[in-house]
Parts: sequence; C-alpha cells; structure tokens
Amino acid sequence: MNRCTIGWCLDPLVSTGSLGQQSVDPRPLVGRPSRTMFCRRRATFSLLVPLLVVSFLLYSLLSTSTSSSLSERREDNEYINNVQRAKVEAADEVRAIQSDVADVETNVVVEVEDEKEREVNLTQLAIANTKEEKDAETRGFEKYQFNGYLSDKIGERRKIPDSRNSRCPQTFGQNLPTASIIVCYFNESPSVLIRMVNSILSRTPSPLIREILLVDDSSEWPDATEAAKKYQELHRKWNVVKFLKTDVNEGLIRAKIFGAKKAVGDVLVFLDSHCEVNQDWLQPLLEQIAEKRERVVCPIIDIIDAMSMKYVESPVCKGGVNWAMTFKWDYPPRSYFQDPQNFVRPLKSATMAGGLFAIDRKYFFEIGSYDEGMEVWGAENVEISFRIWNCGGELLIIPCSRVGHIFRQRRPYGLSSDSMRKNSVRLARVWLDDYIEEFWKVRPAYRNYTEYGDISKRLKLREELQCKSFQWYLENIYPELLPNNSPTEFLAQPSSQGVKYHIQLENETLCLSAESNGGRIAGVVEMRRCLRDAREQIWRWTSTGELRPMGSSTLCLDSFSGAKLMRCHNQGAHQKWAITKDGKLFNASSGKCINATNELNEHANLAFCSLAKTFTLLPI
Ligand code: UD2
Ligand code: MN
Repeated sequence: MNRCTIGWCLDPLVSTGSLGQQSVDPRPLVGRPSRTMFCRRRATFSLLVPLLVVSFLLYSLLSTSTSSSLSERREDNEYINNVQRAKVEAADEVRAIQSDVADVETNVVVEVEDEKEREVNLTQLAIANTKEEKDAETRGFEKYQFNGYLSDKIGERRKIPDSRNSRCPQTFGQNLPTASIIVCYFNESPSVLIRMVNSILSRTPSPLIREILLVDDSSEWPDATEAAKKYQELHRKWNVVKFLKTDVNEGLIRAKIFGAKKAVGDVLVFLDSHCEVNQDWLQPLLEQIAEKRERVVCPIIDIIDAMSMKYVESPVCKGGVNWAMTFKWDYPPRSYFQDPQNFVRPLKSATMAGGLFAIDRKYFFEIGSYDEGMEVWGAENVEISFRIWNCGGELLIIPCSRVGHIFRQRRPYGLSSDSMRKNSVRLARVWLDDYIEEFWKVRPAYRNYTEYGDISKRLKLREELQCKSFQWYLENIYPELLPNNSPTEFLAQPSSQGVKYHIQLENETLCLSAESNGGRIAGVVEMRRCLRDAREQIWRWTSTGELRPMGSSTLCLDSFSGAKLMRCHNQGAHQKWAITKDGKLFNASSGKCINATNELNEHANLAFCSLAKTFTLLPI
C-alpha cells in the first residue's frame, strides 16, 4: 500500500464553498500549498534511486567488458550512450527533485514564518501624523465604532498576553467533541475578521475545529468577505473556513440560527466577529460539555480596547440582569477570592452576555435555539439564559477560557428600529409570569406596545419543555433580582448605650447564638435552643449599628465572608446592621440579611433579604 497516500496525501479538511454541502477544497490549485505535489515528488524520488543504482552497475559492467566485435562495440557504445544519457537525465531529475524538495522546504519555512505572531507596539502604530492618516483614523471610527485604522496597521496576527490565571490546568481531557465555530458579521472590518480567524487557527488544537463558519449577514460592504476569501486562497490552514451568506440582513439573532443550521460539529461555538481568542481557550469549554451536554459555557470576555486595541485581562465575573431585562455584569464579593481556587473554578451564571458561548449542537435545537421573532440586536441573550436554567440546563462561566472582544460605545448599525423594545417585550411576555409587573414598572411605555408579533410558538415551547416558573428562577438562580431585597422600613437605631436583644427565629424556639467554646467566644454564629440567661444569646445593638455578643468585648457580627464573628473594627461597613420593622437583620455593604434554618446547631448564614428568615427580637 502506498504509505504516502495515508500519511501525506489525504487531506482531512474539506471545505464548503456553498451552504453546508461538503465538497473538495474549492481553492485554485496554483495557490494551494502542495501536499500532493510533495507526495508525487517523493514517489518519483523513490523510483529513481533504484534506477540510478541499476544504471551505475550496468555502466561499470559495460566499461570493463572486453568485447571485440565492432558491431558489439557499436552496440556497446550505443548502450553506453544510452546509459550515459540515462545517467545525465537521472542526474537532471535528481537535481530537479532536490530543487523541488528545497522548494517545498522553502514553502514550509515561508508558511511557518508567516504564522509567527509579532509583538506589536500599539502606541507607535497608533500615531497618525499626516492629515491623510488622521482622516483615515476618523473614517475607521465612523465605519466601525472602533479604531479600524489601527487594526489595519496591526495586520493579520499579533501576540496578545496570556490572561489565564497561573492555576489554570495546562493539560486537557482526551476525546473532546469537535466544534463548529460560528461567526456572524455585518459590515465588519476585514483586518479584524482575518486576525480573529488567525487567532483561532493558531491557538486551538486543529483536530478540535470541525469548521469555522463565517456568516455574512448580508453586509452592505463586501470588503470583509472578499478579503477573507482571498486570504483563504493563500493559507492552507484556512481550508476549515466556510463562507455562508444570508439572503437578506437577518439581524444577529436569526443569522446565528442560520449558521447553526449549517453546522456539522458536535458543539456550536458562537463568537462575535471582532474577537481574538487566547491560548487554549476552547478545550476548557468543550470539557464541560463533554461532561454534561445540558451545560452551556462561556469564556471570560477579555477587553480589546476600541481605541488603543490593547488586549486587557478581565476580572472573573458573571452575568446578571435588571428588571429592564438588560444584561449586566456582577462581580463576586472580594471574599469569594479568599479561596484562590475560585480564580479558576467554573461559576454558575444567571445570564450570558450573548456573543461568546459554546453549546452542544443538538441540545441547542432541542431547547429551541432562539426566538426567530426577535430582530437585529438585543435580549436574545437573556432569553436563552432563562430558557437554559428554567428548562433543565445550566449556564457556566469558565475562567480558564479567555477570549478578547472589542467593546464599542455604540452599534454602527440597526439604529432605525428599536429592536430592544420588541425583543424584550417578547421575552417578558413569554418568561416573566406575574413578575412582568416589575418589567412594566421600569419600562412603563412598553405596556401598551402591541407590535411585538406572535409569541404563541415560544409559549408552546415553554410548555413542551416543561420549564419552571420565573419565581423558581428568582429564588434559585438569581435572588439578586427579587423585589424587596433592599428593605426600606427600619427600627430606629439606639442613641447611646445600645439595646440588648434575644434574637429568636420567628415561630421557633431557636435563638441566634455566638458559638461559645468553653466560655470563649469563637467565630461562628449558630442556632441554639433559646435560654434566657445564656450570655452568648444576648446581642447588644450599638449606636453605630454593631451587633456585639455579650461575653466578648471585641467581637462583632460581620458579613464579609458569611455571617461570622470578627474583631470589631469600628468602621461600620460589613459590621453595621439595620433591623427592619418586620424583624430582618440587614447589612447594606453585603446587601444581604441574616438567615438561618430551624435546625439545632446549624450555622447562621447570609441571604437575599426577600428570602431570609424573619426573627423576633426580644428586648432584655
Ligand atoms: C452583545 C453580544 C452580542 C449579542 C448582543 C445582544 C457579546 C460580546 N456580544 O452585543 O453577541 O448577544 O449583545 O443581542 O456578548 N451582526 C450580524 N447581523 C446584524 C448585526 C450584527 O451578524 O444585523 C453581528 C455583528 O457583526 C457581531 C455580532 O453580530 O459580530 C454581535 O453584534 P455586536 O458586536 O454589535 O453586539 P455587542 O457586542 O454590542
Ligand atoms: Mn460585539
């Protein structure tokens, strides 16, 4: 069997020129780096070596022969000539082969050189001296809302800092699923798009990339697509890239569905078209999905500054939402990072930012992809987040996977329609149940808006998937959003000496007790059977709002890392407590209230005030 065929000639990467159909590499042969050529040359070479040896033996034999006959000699001469000619030809071939091989080697070198990532000096590159340059910079901004001029100067690849935490693993699971990376774009900058694809190709193990789908959502300008297609012709690694185009501008939501329907990989990975992926960004995402297919995972989105194009590491944070149904970032309290493993541990996230995530391909469609009735931009990310959590999935942020994204001040498209209004009303009417009142409160004008279209299919989907209520989502996934988390009606704070209380769990016989260890008070607060004389159950609420257990002159109830006893620092903050008229102990710095179970000896903890237990305060 021809080893060559297996080892070199088989190119596993087939590319698709048109929608979803697999075909052979559509690039013209001239521009294609030649694995097949190299193979042919190797084959010729292996045939020629024995030929040369045989020629040489024959030649030696003949030149020592002592034949006397003229005709024989003539024949000999002819033969010698032939052999010599053969030798010369063989030598020519060898030279040709050698130069071919050298060619191939040079090609390889060129390609490797080509793939080198340069350290770019952004400050120097950004300088626009002449009027022409300054105009070009302004035009870039107007077109893209980021520094397109600088991006062009940076070119097709660059080094970016590895923003992963040093605790991130360097090795990854075997047999990971393959990914279809879907990038939808509308009027994207060619240099940004090309650099993005190059970042994927150079920082991702190639067996994991099933394909990269570049979905042109009917851009007004053809330049990005044209430039990327041209680039593909010259770069072998780009034959995993497939070009797709919508018939009309669909808006990013339907464009993503369009791309997803054409994808064939195990996992869909969506990325905005102005990203640069960081080292080994994909494996940590795929690992999570391989472990559980109902898991939807997002990288941390690092920042590519829209003006300076600088790549900046983002802190670990997660997705939240407000009652306007607008996505927001939530930062874990500092105490969260007291455990350093939390810099790398996956975090449950109530919502996703929307642009960058990975999801099992079949699961994406099982849970209803996106709401096709949504237009252009907005709210689809919150909608899919509610759907994931409420219908049996989970949404995680993976700190060891990092992708940079150009955040811009405003969108350079879709300004003629208020797509966020339509999309958020669709989302609210499908998912919020009675909590929709909270949405109307912050968006009163939307209550009478009727142009939101038909949502019956989405309501049916919610029923078919047997999704949970919004109340469940609030209580279990995002209690931050519960109404009444910030109490407003408080008891008046004591004026001087303070007031002493037993703090009894309402309708129970358990009291909040500073854990007494043989008389010495330690760090935790737990539920004990109420005893009127137990000093550790007597709390002095001071004029500065501290709650100090009797029996210790130095400890205060503190909310910095749960409900604990800490040395009093007289600075208020996490040690300042307000008591609501209905008996909740609220700390404004943590935004939380003291909570407890009715189990004997259980530790007290912190909860969002709407969920926290009520206490009866018995003055002493
Ligand atoms: C964020 C998300 C974005 C999306 C949006 C809410 C991130 C980093 N980005 O907005 O993915 O979830 O919130 O809807 O989380 N595009 C099209 N067709 C269009 C318009 C845009 O394909 O008609 C492309 C666009 O070129 C880009 C992507 O959609 O690649 C997202 O658009 P964006 O970058 O303007 O959205 P962004 O980052 O403000
Ligand atoms: Mn974006």
